[in-house]
This record gives sequence, structure tokens and C-alpha cells, in this order.
Amino acid sequence: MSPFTSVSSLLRSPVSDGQVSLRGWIYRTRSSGKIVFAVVRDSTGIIQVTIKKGNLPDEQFQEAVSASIESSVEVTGTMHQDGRAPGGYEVRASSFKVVGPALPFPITEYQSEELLLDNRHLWIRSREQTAVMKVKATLLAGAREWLAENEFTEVTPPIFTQNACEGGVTLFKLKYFDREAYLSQSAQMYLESLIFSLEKVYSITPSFRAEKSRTPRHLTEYWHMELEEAWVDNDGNMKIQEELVSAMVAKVLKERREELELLKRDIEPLKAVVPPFKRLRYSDMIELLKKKGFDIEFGADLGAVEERAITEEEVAPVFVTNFPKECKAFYMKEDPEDPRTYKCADLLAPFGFGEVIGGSERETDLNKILQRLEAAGIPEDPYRWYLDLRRYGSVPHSGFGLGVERIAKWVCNLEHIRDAIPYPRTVARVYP
Ligand code: NSS
Repeated sequence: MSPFTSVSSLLRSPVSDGQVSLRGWIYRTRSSGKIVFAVVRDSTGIIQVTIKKGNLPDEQFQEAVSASIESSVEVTGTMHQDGRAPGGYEVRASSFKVVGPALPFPITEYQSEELLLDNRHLWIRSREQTAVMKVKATLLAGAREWLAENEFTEVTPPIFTQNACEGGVTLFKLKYFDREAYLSQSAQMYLESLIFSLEKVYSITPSFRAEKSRTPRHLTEYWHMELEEAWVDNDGNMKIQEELVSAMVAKVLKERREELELLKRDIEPLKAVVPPFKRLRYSDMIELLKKKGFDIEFGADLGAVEERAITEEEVAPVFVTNFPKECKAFYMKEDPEDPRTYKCADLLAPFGFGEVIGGSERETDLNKILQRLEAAGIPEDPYRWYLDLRRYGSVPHSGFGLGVERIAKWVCNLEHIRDAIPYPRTVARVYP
């Protein structure tokens, strides 16, 4: 067993007067003559260590005096209650060792966003970034738990593809030996093919979009959780979404209170994330937006500004259903009750966060798909295999794609999506 105890377990069950050992990185340090106060950080929290001359060999005391921020250290000592220390306890060191010294850390308290992004490999050590990564991991764990309970099989679709699932504009093209290929925008079509063996499938993969616009909610590389379900219509698809998202948020509320607090995230509204979510028709949305003074007509896509107006007074996510065909992709099922529209839904997160999921029932009528491809001038050839799915035992089916960073941005209440991913890729940045 490791002789080292994590900071959070030390603070959870303090061993008063007994010996403890911990290791981590120096988060803050100050010294005044005969005593050094070093706050040590590990992956679980921070704790104050006091190193007093006379309590340990002199050369160790000197090491503590000169140990700089972000040096890695090992400490042994005894725990004592101290109301002034973070967490209410301090460790009085009887031994102190620098494992890896640190040069002067390039990140100090107030830094420009650019400098933080250039030093992303160092900035990800910050407590905020650590908290976001933990919340994100818990969101994914919550999703995987729910998916296993509901008998979805995880599959591994390709990333190199010749299909433009979400339109040509945002494709990353690349040379694939002597051919042309793209980086995947969505696993959807491959997932559609996999329901014929597995019925209910999901994948969590990177998706790539050559988004030229700089917005606080677009990355060029993001993590995409996609589900596809045989024998499910658009209503059933929405039920799956609201249950899945609620389970993800519930797990975070159960396991990540400290991180949410550190991020100053008010948890009360998150408690309202329970099924069912509100369902609003796109056409009603347009009327509502007009009343709010928007100059908008049926047929216009909803952008960030419209989504904000729709969701700013909501506490829980809302579905917007029945988008006009011109706003959406060719693979969606026409709604027989309103053939101007598709049986589809976007899920918008509340408080103006906007779209976190795009989903639909899929068109099963081969001729309709062929007509739409032709009308859009999309060559059929790369889609031959996809069209086959409608020829061999096609079934009603639906699916959706959830933007993992979009959900994390909302749950952590972040201003910018780049803080929901350790190494954000945007039009302006692929380093580090
Ligand atoms: O384009 S989507 O709305 N839909 C699809 O890709 C479908 N083919 C998914 C499916 O049915 N299997 O993207 C889905 C979600 C969207 O709601 C966002 O949450 C997220 O993917 N998304 C993004 N996140 C971050 N950055 C960018 N650029 C981005 N684009 C979409």
C-alpha cells in the first residue's frame, strides 16, 4: 500500500496527531524567517503544510524555503486543526522533500486569455480546469451507466470517411493516399448500419467541423456522443434523450458537489433537470420570437441569439421539434402531419446555453432520400452503402448526437466552450 494519503481523504478523516504522508505540487507558498507555509495541491484538493525550522533537518528546511510554485514535493508530518488553513487543517512537517523543482511558473494570478491558451499544458493544472475535467468525466460515466442499464451496445465507428453527414461546408478534407477523404462530422450513418445487428447502439468519438466562425460554442474538434435506436420514433427518441441527460446531471449532482462549488455553479437549477422536458414546435418558436421583436420567418435556422431568447427563462432543457426541411439534413424523416417539416428535435439547454443535442427519426423511404440528394446536388456514389440500408430489411429508427463539451459548458456554467476541453481546437488554434 502506498504510504501517501490523498489530500481529500486526509481532510475527510483527519488523523489528529498521527503521522501522515502526502505528495503533490506547491500551490502557494510564503515564508517568514523560521516558518514556511506551503499549500500543497494534489488531484483531490489543497492542504496547508507548515515547515518550521527545528522540526526537521536544516537542509530540508532550506529546501522548503526555496521551493517554488509547482515544484513537486513529498511531505511527512502530523495533522492539526487550524481554522485559518484551507479545509480547517494543516500538516506540520517532520520531513520535506522536493521531487522535481519548478522554474518560475509562467502563469501568475491575472493573465490574458491568450497566454493561458499558449500555456494550456500548464494551465490544465489549475483547480478550475481540474474541476471541469472531473465533472466532464462524471457526465460521461453517468451516460455510460445509463446506456448499459438500458442495453445500448457501445460501438467504434470510423473517423476517416467519404461521407458528408452534416453538409459539405464544414468538412475537413484530407489526402487519403491517392484518394480524398474527410474527417468524420458524425458517426450517424455508421451507427444506422449497426442497428441491424445490435438494435440499440452508441459511440463516443471525436467529430470534426471546419467551423470558421469564432463563437463561444464551436470547436473544430469535439467529443460526440451519438445514439441510434431501431424501432424508435421521434417521440421515443426524445424520451431517451431526456432520460439520458437527466441521468448524467444527476450523477454530477451526486458526486461532484465540491467541484461545482469551486466553479461557483449554482446547483439549484440543475436539480430541475428531470424528465419530461418541455416540447415546443419550431413554428410556435417563430411566433414567440416575433413577439419578442425578432425579424424572423418560417424557414430561418435558429442561431445562438434566437436560442438564447427561447431558453433564457427556462430552468430545464427544452426540445424544439419539427424544423422546416430547409434547415436540416437530407436523412431526416418527413412528418406526414406537416410535410414542410421533419420529425426531428434539437435539445436546447436553459439560461441561454442553447443547442446541446440534434436528433431525428430517419427517413426510411429510399426514393425520398434519392430525390433530396439529387435536389441538393450531392453525388450518390459515396452513399451507395448507406442507401443499401434502406434496401435490406429497413426499420423505423431514430438517433441523435450530443455535444459532450456543450453539455459540460452548461453544467459547469462556463462562458466559453474551450474551457470544457483540455486542448481546444478552434480556427485560431491547434497548439499546444
Ligand atoms: O450537427 S448536429 O446537430 N447533428 C449531427 O451531427 C447528427 N448527425 C447527430 C446524430 O443524429 N447522430 O451535431 C450534434 C451535436 C450538436 O447538437 C452540438 O451539441 C454538437 O454536436 N456540435 C458541436 N459541439 C462543439 N463544436 C461544434 N462545432 C459542434 N457542432 C455540433
